[in-house]
Amino acid sequence: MKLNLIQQTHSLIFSVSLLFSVSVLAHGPVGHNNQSEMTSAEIKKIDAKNGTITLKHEEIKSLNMPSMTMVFSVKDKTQLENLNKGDTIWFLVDQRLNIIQIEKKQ
Ligand SMILES: [Cu+2]
Repeated sequence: MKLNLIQQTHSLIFSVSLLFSVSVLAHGPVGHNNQSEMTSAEIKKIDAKNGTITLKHEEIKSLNMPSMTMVFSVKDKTQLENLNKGDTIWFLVDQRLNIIQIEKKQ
């Protein structure tokens, strides 16, 4: 009877920890398409040919990166269409510093 209780407790702890790791995985860096994760920036330079953009960006919380001016690659060059130097934008970047989404501020 006592042993049975210990076994039950163990399997309960196992289930809870399993549940916890699944939820950690679900909130990992993959699929970061959340508006609240977007970072504000000003466009300093656009290189449409090479698919890069120089941004003066605010802190990027998902990457633990402070504000700075730096060059990013864009995942898809068509993202650079209709953008100009001096525009202010919201952008989303993946863990390898590729920009996956850009939205012009109104
Ligand atoms: Cu940076």
